Amino acid sequence: MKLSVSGRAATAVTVSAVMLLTGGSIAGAAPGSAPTAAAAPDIPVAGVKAHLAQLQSIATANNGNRAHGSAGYKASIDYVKAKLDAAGFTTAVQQFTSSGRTGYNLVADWPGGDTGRVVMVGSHLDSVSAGPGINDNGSGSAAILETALAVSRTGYHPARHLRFAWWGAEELGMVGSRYYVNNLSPSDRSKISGYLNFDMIGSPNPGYFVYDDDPAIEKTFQNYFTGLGVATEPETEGDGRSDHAPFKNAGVPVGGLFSGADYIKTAAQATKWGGTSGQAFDRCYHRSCDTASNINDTALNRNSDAIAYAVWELAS
Ligand code: DTR
Ligand code: ZN
Ligand code: ZN
Repeated sequence: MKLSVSGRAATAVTVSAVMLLTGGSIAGAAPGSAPTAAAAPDIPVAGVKAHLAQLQSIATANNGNRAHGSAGYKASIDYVKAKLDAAGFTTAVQQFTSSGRTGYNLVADWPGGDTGRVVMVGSHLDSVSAGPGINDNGSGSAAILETALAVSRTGYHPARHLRFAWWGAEELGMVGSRYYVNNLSPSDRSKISGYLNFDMIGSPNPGYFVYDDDPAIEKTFQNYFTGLGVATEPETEGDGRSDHAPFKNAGVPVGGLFSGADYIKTAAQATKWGGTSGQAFDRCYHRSCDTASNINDTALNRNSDAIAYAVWELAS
């Protein structure tokens, strides 16, 4: 595992160890608890879309994709890292090899908070080779980037330590996130009190799915959408199908949001959420048309604000 570390706050920094969790769900956020954290800021969807425009430009300038091992993926890492370094995060690039090509994870720690209780937020940054991967998964990557920048902008210093991550080679089978988890000692994994995953949160024909893994994390997201008057459904399609899986397998409480991929929206779902029944949530899933126009702004906005709500709530 080769690390390079930089960032204004960085002096001699190592990717801090996390230890195997001994407890159940994330402490301090019992199911049904009323919001107690300082109010999360609104995440400007224009800021999220500006990151998507950059990722689109990167893909366009690099053979139309940002896939593992490509120049487009490395340029995506460099873009996100530069934003975080400028905002005061301590960043580390973790290298790994998969299918004979070099992959990169970007891990960004927000200085402060109890490093014995880490709240992690992650999204995969790679696309498939067929296209730019703006919904899958520029949407999650851009939303957590803008949330991290909001932490810096507002000078938020929660009780728990905040760590953000952008994973490589998810499309090859969660390779980057598995590499990260496997390279932490058991005593290190336990310090992660929860891992929040965001993979496809701006689908053009959106659904509002909440991962039904850890009950406290699930309830936190449900509380947010209840406050919006938006119904949600449990995310059952994705068990094991994104970067939360290695964390869950290691005993870390996980949760997340999903707006749908190639499954078909039912008539009942269209009545509940709008959009088009009988059509996939994202008709451009893993296709070249997954471009910057393949995004529903309302879903992206709502999910970005839900991420901030959960970060403020669970890290307090
Ligand atoms: N595996 C993701 C897309 C995906 C499909 N179903 C789910 C459910 C939950 C999260 C993600 C997904 C990918 O292709 O990147
Ligand atoms: Zn994908
Ligand atoms: Zn994905």
